[in-house]
Amino acid sequence: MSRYLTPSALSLAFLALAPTLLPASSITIINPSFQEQDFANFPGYLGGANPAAINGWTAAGGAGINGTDIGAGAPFADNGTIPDNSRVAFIQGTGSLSQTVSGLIPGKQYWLQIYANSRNNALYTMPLADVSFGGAALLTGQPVPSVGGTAAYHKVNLPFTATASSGSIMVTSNPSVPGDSALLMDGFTLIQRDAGEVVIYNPSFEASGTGLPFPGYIPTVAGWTKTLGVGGNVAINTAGGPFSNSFMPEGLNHAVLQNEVSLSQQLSGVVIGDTYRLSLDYYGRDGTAPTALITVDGQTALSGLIPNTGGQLSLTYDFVATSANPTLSIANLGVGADSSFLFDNISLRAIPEPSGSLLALLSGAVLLRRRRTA
Ligand SMILES: [Ca+2]
Ligand SMILES: [Ca+2]
Repeated sequence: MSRYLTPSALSLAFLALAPTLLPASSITIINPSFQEQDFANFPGYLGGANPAAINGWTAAGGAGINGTDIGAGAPFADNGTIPDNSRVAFIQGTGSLSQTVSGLIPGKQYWLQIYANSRNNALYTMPLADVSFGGAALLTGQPVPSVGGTAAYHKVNLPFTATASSGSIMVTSNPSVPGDSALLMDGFTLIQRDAGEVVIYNPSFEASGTGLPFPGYIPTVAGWTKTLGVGGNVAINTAGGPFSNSFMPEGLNHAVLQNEVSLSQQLSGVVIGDTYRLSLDYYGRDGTAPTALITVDGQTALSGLIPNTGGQLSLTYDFVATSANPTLSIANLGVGADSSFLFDNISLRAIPEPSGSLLALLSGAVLLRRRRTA
């Protein structure tokens, strides 16, 4: 009888095949990239001919939206490269933006990720930022210098342990000295990740939000560096999107690499000589199967033609770190006709190796079992 699957084993097997039934790691934030509304009027303040509120967010003080593709323009976002897509939120002077989210598991650790910058500090006052979740301070009085030129915004990863299933994300800005300051922010992400996991920014591609214009092409993806090749495009699709095939994302979104293009990011905090496990979900769009190349720390985790019929796949790749700051790179090599590589839900964690004494205990246990069955 013990050879048959028990009901509990059956349900476990079913759960393993049905990721949508598991609690999502990603917590949905409405309008995390501030792309949902057109602010037609310069300089992007709320009200008047512009929307009276930012979708999903509660604003206090002088808040608004700037962007490279809206009439408001970017008088506040006057330096740096917009981290995700084409628009950012700003808080001028003293003010705050907040949003209450739910679905957290008390006791679990989460990462709150934000991309921040400030209006040109050579002309305007530097802001100080406070960030809290559920009223608990995660960052207090943090000076936010302007990055300048076309530099990347500051990447901020704030780990915390959930104490309730819901809470308010709140960012507050104040001028560091009396004067006119503006804090810029974009690409909010909130995701469950255990202590000891290596920080990956925007690992589930939820920072772009939903409702992107067809087919979801996006100029910049929060946290990732795009390198374009022949015919290359990056898109973010929500489940069932134009590129999605049958791919089921973690959370709402997955990434798409159409033709020759890659997304990469440099990681930090990796211990040379330790073993790590990279994992992600992937698949090909129907039509021409993509040829993918995923490397981490210069080592090849996945290479070759990617299936696009029969269901999505998961990659698990173990490697010994040779760099404290390895690069993770995910590419579609763009071989042949129009092809798209789909992926999501990336994580990187240390794989603990049993200590010598534990190994001895384990081998002793194996010996005992062998003796009993002999
Ligand atoms: Ca944005
Ligand atoms: Ca996702």
